[in-house]
Amino acid sequence: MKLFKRLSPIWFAVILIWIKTVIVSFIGFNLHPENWTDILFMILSPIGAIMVILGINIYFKRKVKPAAIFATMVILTGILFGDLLYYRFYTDFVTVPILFQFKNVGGIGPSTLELISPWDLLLFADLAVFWLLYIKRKSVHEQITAKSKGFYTAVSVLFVFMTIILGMVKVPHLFSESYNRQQLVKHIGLYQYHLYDIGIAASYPLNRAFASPSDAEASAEYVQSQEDKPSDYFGAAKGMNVVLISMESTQNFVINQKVNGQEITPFLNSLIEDSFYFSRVYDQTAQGKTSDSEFMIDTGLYPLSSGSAFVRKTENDYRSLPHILSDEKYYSAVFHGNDASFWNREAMYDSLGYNRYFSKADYVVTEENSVNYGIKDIPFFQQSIQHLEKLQKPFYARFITLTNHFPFLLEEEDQFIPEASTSEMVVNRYVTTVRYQDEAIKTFFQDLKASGLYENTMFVLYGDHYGISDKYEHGVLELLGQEDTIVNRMQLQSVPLIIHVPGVEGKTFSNIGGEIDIRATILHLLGISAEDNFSFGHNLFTRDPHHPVIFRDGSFIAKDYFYKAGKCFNSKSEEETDINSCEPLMDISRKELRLSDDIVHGDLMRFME
Ligand code: GP9
Ligand code: MN
Repeated sequence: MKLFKRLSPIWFAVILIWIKTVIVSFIGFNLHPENWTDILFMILSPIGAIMVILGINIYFKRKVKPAAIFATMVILTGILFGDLLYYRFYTDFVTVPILFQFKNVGGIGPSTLELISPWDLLLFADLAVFWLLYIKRKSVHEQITAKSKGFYTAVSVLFVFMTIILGMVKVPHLFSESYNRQQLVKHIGLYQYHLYDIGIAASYPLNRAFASPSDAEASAEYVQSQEDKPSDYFGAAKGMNVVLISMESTQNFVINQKVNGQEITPFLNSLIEDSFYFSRVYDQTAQGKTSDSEFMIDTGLYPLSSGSAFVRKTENDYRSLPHILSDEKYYSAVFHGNDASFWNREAMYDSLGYNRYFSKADYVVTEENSVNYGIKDIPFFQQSIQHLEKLQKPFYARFITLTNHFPFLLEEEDQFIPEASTSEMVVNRYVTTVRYQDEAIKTFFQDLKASGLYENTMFVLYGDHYGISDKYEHGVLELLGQEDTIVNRMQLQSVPLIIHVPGVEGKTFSNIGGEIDIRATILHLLGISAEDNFSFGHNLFTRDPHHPVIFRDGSFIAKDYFYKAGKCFNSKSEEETDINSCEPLMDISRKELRLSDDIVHGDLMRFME
């Protein structure tokens, strides 16, 4: 008892922070505890790291200083609160790299206030209790004895090791699947997760330094073993210009969907009639959002699990679409109305081999023609045409739209349909900005026809990533009249992919695929062999439906099974099934993500011809 008494303020602080963290873990984060062992992990796992961090106040000290302990409690509470707010918006945990790209993290700024609830004040209640008991009362600063310090240290170390070892026993891939942050936090606790994440971030520079050509061979061998089957569409757009339209935050559910009797995307719906429409392509982006979709399409590699490769891996060597197409004499350009530095695009486009980036500085941007992030899509496309007409042909040009971005703001005069009437305002506004974007694309096509560029151009239109985050998805389910099931939620992760080749008959493909497959599909249509062009994608015309579409957190969708939140489901019955059925596909998912990460972190493309 004496051992406790001497250090009573610190033990008391440990208990307060521990209880608070456990409560937040159960109420604030959706960690999906499945059984009593999960619950036990969630209760016990935070203790070790809390003790170690608070222990900094005694390890090298002779006296217990409640004020110092209090300061540490404030820091830990700050981390907890920050995590809670971030999680409410992104359903994810903060990583070190994301802290360095906050200026690019769209959306959270304008809505931070909305994320705070009055109940959050309770998070600070224990600080007040500690203050009253130990600081206001000016309680005696106890001497720290070697014995009490030893006891405290032993208990904290015991908890740290116990959590890690038991976690690894329960989930053998806990650390090799560290991109599954939910799994990691559940088993090692929130603060230990942050410490681990800091350690990983610090070790990245070593990956490149120690990489060798033999590391690249493993990836090359794997990719070669995955060769695609031929299709009749090979070369269907040979020699044509390529126009890509990245449709901001556009999810597939808007296609052929009406609100109050009016179509949300009348132009896209009509375009689909004469196009290849892939109705089950999934958003595979991670924290790099738009830039992740660009990264996948240009490199055929998976995005990073934390942060954006555009921000973190600009110095790497890449063999990107512009590089491959420049061998075919294509000129590559990107058109986007935002600042050139957003998502570090200016630097990254250089590495990716673009000849020209038309950014904000190339457009007339005024207050009247802007909304939210910048120039509205209609003037953006209108002003782009003059630049496009002057490009050397054939060209590969990507247009990145902007108006349909969270929080989906639009002036009344730009609303082509009225807002929807669900209980979720974000969703109600979303349909109007998607409808506006649809109109902008329509005018772009009209202008391209007028300028004579249309006939010899292949168009690839894709939704870059979700627009409606988990938090607001109930509004979409309401709009669609669907039940809140894991399958329906998973389906919402699908983004439209429309490939229009003038003169070629349209067809709808309902086989599964991901954004990572877009590059291989483009090359296939252009009649460029995939053989020398390393990528983890497959052309969507012949993609094996049994091969999983892999998401960055390790979950996936395949023809027979899908895997989400640690559970395996039968795709047909949509019922949960034995995890062993998913095991072979989980292996593929782990392997592809690991090989892709090795390439990006080790800069392995520099070793590939
Ligand atoms: C901004 C645009 C939007 O330039 O790419 O970024 P997002 O938040 O969607 O990644
Ligand atoms: Mn985007």
